[in-house]
This record gives sequence, C-alpha cells and structure tokens, in this order.
Amino acid sequence: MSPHARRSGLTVVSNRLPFVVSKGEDGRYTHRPSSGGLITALLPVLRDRGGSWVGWHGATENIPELDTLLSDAAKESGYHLRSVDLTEEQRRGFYHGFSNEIIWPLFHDLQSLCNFDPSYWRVYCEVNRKYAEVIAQNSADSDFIWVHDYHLINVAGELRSLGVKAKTAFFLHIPFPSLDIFVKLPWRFSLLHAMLEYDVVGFQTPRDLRNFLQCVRVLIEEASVSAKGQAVRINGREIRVGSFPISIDYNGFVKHANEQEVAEKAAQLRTELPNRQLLIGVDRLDYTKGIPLRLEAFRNALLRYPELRERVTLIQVVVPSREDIPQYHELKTQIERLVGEINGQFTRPGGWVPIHYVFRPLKPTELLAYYRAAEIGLVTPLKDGMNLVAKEYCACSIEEDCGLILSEFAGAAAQLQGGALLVNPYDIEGVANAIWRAFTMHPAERRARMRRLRRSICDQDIFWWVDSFLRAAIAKDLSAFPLPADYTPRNDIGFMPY
Ligand code: ADQ
Repeated sequence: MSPHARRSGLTVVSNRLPFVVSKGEDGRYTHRPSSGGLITALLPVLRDRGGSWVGWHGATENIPELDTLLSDAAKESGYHLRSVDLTEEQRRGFYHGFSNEIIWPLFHDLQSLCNFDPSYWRVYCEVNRKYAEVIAQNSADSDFIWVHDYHLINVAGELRSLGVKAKTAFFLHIPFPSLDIFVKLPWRFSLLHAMLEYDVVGFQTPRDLRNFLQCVRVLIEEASVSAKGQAVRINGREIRVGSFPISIDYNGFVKHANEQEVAEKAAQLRTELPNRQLLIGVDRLDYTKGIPLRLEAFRNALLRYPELRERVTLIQVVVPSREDIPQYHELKTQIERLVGEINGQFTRPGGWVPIHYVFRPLKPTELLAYYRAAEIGLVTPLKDGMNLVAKEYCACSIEEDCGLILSEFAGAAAQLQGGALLVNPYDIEGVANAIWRAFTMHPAERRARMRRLRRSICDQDIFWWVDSFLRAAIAKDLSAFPLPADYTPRNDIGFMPY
C-alpha cells in the first residue's frame, strides 16, 4: 500500500478521468475538466472526504508533459487523479471491443449487433486488472471504492486477488437485461460472479435489479437472494443490491437556463422559426437512441395529420460518438438519408423545412437554448439506462408550457411516467399519435404535467442520488437500505411495467 495513501477516502473509478486533454494551435497541451452531473455531484464528496479518481487519461498519443498536466488538474480539482495507461491494442479490445461491441448492445437487448470475439474477453480481463493495480497502489483498506459502469465489472474481483480489503461498490449506468438475453453471453457466469465480488451493486431502475436477481437465482446455484431482494448471499458474504435512478444537477440547469444569453438565443430561435411548435431530439449518435424510428414517426405524423405541416419543426441534434465502430458510421448515413428524404418530401421551397439536423457537440448555452425554446421534447430510445436528456429538457423548460414524449424503455420512464406521454418507440403510429396529442394538448394540461415532472426531478436530483447511494452503501442495518417501491420477488420474467 502506498505510504501516501489517504485514510477513509473515497476512490471513484471510471473508464475515463473527468478531464479532457487537448492540443492547442501552438502545439501545447492543455487540460480542462469534463462537465456532467456525476462530476458536479461527486466533487464536494471527494473534496470533503478526501479522495481520488482513477481512470484512463484519454490521450491516444504520447504526451511528454502528461504527468504535469495531471498534477495541475488535480490541484485545481481538489482531489487526486490516478491515471491508467492503456495501449492502442488494449483500448481496441477493451473499450471498442468487449465494452462496446458486446456488453453495450447485449445489455440494450440488441444481441444481433454483438460481436462475441473471444479475444475481447481476454483484453477486458487484462485491462480491468490494470485498473485494479492502480487502485491498489493508491488506496487504503479503510477507503470506499466506487466503480462506475460496464467497462469495469471485473475490478472488485481483481482487487480482492491483489489483497485489497477496502469496501467496494458498483453502479451500472446502462440497463441490466432479462435472463433470456443475458444467457447469450459466452462469459455469463464469469461476469455475474464478478458483479458479486462487490459489497454493493446499484442499478438504475427496479426492473434492472429484478433482471439481475433473476439471473443470479437461475445461474448461480450457490447464491441465495434475500426475501425482500435487498441482498445476495454467497460463500459467507453478503452483497447489498438496490436501484437508484441517476439524475441531473436540477438547480444548476434551471439557473443556467434562466441566464440572459440562453434566453436571447432561445428567443432568436423562436423568431427564426415563427408560428409553429418546435420539437427537440438530442442524442449521442447511437443505435440505442432510436433516431431512425423517431424520424419515421415524425414523417408518419406529417402524413396522417396534415394540420402539422408548417406548424411544427423537428430539431434533431446528434452528438458524434464512437464513429470508428462500423455500425455507428452506418447509423449516421441512415439518419442523413432519412432526414434528406423527409425534407425532400415536405419542404416548401423558400419556406418551411420540417427537420433541422445538427450533427456536432453543442456548447452548453446553445443546448440549453434549444431545450428552452422547444415546446415538445422527443426522447424515444429503444432502451436506455436512464436518459438524462429527458430530465435536462424538463429542468430547462422554465416556462412550463411544454410536454415530454418519452419511451417506456428509458429508465427515466419509471420516475417520469406521471407527467410524460409514454410511447413504445417501435410503434411508429403510436409515436406519431403522441406527437399530435402533445401538439394539440390544452395548455393547462401541459403545464400541470410539466410541473409534476419538474418537481419530481428537483426532489430526486444528482445530489440526492449520490447521497442515497452512499448512505445505502455504508448503512450497517439492512433495514435502512432503500427497497424498490414496487419490488415483487415472484414476478420476474419478461416485460413488466415499472
Ligand atoms: P448516455 O447514453 O450518454 O449515458 P444520456 O443519459 O442521455 O445518455 O446522457 C447524454 C448526455 O450528453 C446528456 O447530458 C446531454 O446533455 C449530453 N449531450 C447529448 N447530445 C449533446 C450535444 N449535441 N451537445 C452537447 N451535449 C450533448 C449513459 C446511459 C444513460 C444514463 C447515463 C447516466 O446510456 O442511460 O442516463 O449514462 O447514467
């Protein structure tokens, strides 16, 4: 154990460190912190308890001054940064390969997109071991190690084999699939056992938790699930399990959306696109986000409800992501073809264009202006762990005269079903009907629904999430551990409403 290890600290572990290194025009490298709710919420905890963040530094080339950049970034952020070095081959097998060509599609119920290349698993194990070694060198047994997401499932087992005694927790940001999908994974036993090496395992929704427990019950003979589904017992150990819906820094978003620059940009957008309602879709380029089906649904709405023509515009923002994976490249081509087709079909020369397509990362002010200007948020993933865009859209809708159309397969649906119009993203006519319903909804109903949505997101924001996870993780008494409200131990298989 390092002599410099901090006592009783929090160690956060994720694929990437929470900062970005980039090369300026003068050839010099600089660093800036990444943004995001998780980082904002963990920052006070890391600073108060003392702690560190372990992850890959994100540099794909050799940067001689990397150590200096890291220590400068650490000084500014107030906690230690421990970087994991990965070779290009390791990145390929671990990140692009096992994580994003196997776990990502499988856990989103898209097993036909999986590439079960056996070499990926070996690299995944090797890289998880590397992360564990960096953690082991920099933590004390009294620390609490919180590992994030599907890239790093094996870390707790590796830590144990390195003799680390610290308590470990894991949070899965993506869905956990049902048994009949999970069993397709060639490494199903190893991965499930690896999850049971943690002391605490958290999921986004009760449904993910139920799926996990069902897999444990059926696949791991020596494990037993407690009657209330709060714990798994195996080989004399007890693993606590629970569901914790992740959220956003609600007040931060509201404050920013209220700023003059955002208000001006939103007003400008409204002036440029007058006499119509704006629909907004904001997604990473990813086949799980359901963008092509959403575009088809929009086309269907324009065909079946001609009153919508010239009275609505869809702004579809797509942020580039994982483009070096062939499926993502094909998806981009498919989206662009559909946008071209639909615009070709309906555009009035010199006037209305039904879809405005934006393919680039947006600056926060721009993104918030789009959210604030739009009357209808269109969030229709085929499957999503949570979907923060839905929550961000509601937080920024400060006038409250707007509505959210949300996929029932987004984790967010569990929390937001009371105010959103829930849709099955595969049902093109159903989504088209929801667009029409949102368009024609009485303003009083819109407002009441949006108010309900915003209250719920405000009550359970990212700070609530960090707090409830950490409380659950350190609670001595299991009865203090939150139980999913609708947990039903006997009804586990197949689709269940949340
Ligand atoms: P993601 O799949 O990345 O996250 P999501 O939760 O929607 O999905 O978060 C996307 C983030 O990217 C949002 O904060 C959004 O503002 C930002 N973003 C999207 N498009 C952008 C653009 N064009 N410009 C700038 N920013 C953009 C994974 C899981 C989710 C889960 C989160 C958190 O897949 O289900 O909600 O982790 O646990």
